[in-house]
Amino acid sequence: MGTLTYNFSVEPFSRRFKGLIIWCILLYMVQCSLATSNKNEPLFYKWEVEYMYWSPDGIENVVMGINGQFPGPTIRARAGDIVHVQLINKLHTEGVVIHWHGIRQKGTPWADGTASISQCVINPGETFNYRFTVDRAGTYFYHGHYGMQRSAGLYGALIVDVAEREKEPFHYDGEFDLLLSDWWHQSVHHQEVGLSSNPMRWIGEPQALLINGRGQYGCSLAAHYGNSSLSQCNITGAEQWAPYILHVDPNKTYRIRIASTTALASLNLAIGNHKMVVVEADGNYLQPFETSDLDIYSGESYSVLLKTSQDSSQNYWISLGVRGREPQTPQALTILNYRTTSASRPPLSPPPVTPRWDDYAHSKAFSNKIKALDHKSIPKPPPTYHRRIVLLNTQNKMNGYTKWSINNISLSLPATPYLGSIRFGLQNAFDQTKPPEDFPGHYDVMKPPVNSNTTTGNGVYMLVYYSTVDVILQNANALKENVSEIHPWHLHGHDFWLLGYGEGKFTKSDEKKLNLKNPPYRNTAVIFPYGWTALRFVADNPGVWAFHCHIEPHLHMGMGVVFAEGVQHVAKIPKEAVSCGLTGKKFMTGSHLG
Ligand SMILES: [Cu+2]
Repeated sequence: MGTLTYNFSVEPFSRRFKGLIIWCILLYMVQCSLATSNKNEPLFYKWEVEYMYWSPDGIENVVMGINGQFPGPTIRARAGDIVHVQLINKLHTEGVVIHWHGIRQKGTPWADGTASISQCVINPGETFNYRFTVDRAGTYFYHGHYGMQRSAGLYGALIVDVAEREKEPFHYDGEFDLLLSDWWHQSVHHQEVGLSSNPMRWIGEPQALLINGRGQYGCSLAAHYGNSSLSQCNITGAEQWAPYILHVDPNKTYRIRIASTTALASLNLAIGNHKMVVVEADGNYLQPFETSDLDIYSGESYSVLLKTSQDSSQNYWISLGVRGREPQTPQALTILNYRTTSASRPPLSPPPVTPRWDDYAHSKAFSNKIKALDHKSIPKPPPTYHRRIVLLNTQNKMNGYTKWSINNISLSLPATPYLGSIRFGLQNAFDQTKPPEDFPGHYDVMKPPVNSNTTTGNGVYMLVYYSTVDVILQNANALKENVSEIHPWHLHGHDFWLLGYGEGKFTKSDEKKLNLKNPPYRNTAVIFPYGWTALRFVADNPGVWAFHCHIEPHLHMGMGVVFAEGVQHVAKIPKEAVSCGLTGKKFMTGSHLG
């Protein structure tokens, strides 16, 4: 009996206890799921794009702004966050899209923001929802990717901090973000008509370089040193074109994030009396190295660390100049202001001089210093490749029109975006012939093309899902003797390992020179005049991805190719991304998509 009593008295208690535990677990689970759903709540932005009057360089003009701002608002997120931008097109007479430069769009290829490739253009009055995960900390930016809307001023910064409880592999006390761009007084419509005219009317060099959307035209902040033909700028500080001043405290370390969204200019940035330590490129950590000036090409981003260890009773110039093209654009200038002195006090010495525009040895020395940091966030390159695509970059003619071509095909984008047409197997939406893997072996890259005629096309390089792809970008002489230009190539949807640069035509013997040990992991790589650049990437991101020269007029004249991989694995594409062209017609006939 005693045993029974004991059992009876214990049973209900233990049942109650079990019940209590289950309740606790349930409550904990509910709390946890609430907590995670809060954490995964997207960062929401409602943006209206419209043209507005603005004076980026002191001359009133029309810019493409977002929510009344130029440059557009900065997105600041943490690694792992979902960003949701509801984009409303308030332009009255043109479509729009926005590309999130450096964000790989894993699982959301329709949010890459490339017109004719990943989505339909957003028409006037329409709204498009960009929802994507920012999976990795780093310095990024966004910009228009339709026509020449980047040149029109459609851009802004996108900064991703490390996830909570994670740490950057370097220390800093404060930070600044510098978004660099170039600016023309002629409208992009005027520029575009020139590029597509016969004969072509070249847009010319920019009137101003802008730092965070601010530059000075027709006057100089540094005229009083006497080596400028320009007059001293008269600035109160309240102007839209007043320089963005960097206010610092002495004896601290600052992270300066620098991104270039120029339409044309390759740039060089220097800070008077200060060295910089380069630690990040395109969202990936680098083996830190010291430099007194930094080359940056369109489409690239860097972080540098700056120690404010100089005489704190002085201010210092930050100068930005043009590389790679004979500059007709004055340096952009701003001030590094030690808070211990007045920001209006001019620096003792004139601004740092930009290295000569054609000093390519200087540029190559800088590029060759860039190596990946040994860090868990950066994968090592596979030791071999499955497929090698060689892309010859040439300037050509087509019925008198000037074009840029890749293996003699100048890209002309189709009306129906590829993502939808490939996903739904539409055969008539684009050129079904395979674009060439190489160029004729006898082609002399040191001479203008013997036969300069090109054709336009929009075929796709279909990549085997999860295969390793090598790309050799081969530069050549342009149409004019002794001219070969710099082209910064940008890949969407991926980072690639930048295996190396070389001179002349790439040959089998150059393979030994490739860096498989610590190549930088990047999304943009430059090709130097008459040289080659070798890249490797893994085709592991289902979608259709642009790979193109980031110089906007060059892309506009056909300088790009299209890669596609694993498109059958792409989940349900939002209707708004495919409701145009032939995929749109499919909707109208009632067929199912997705
Ligand atoms: Cu180019």
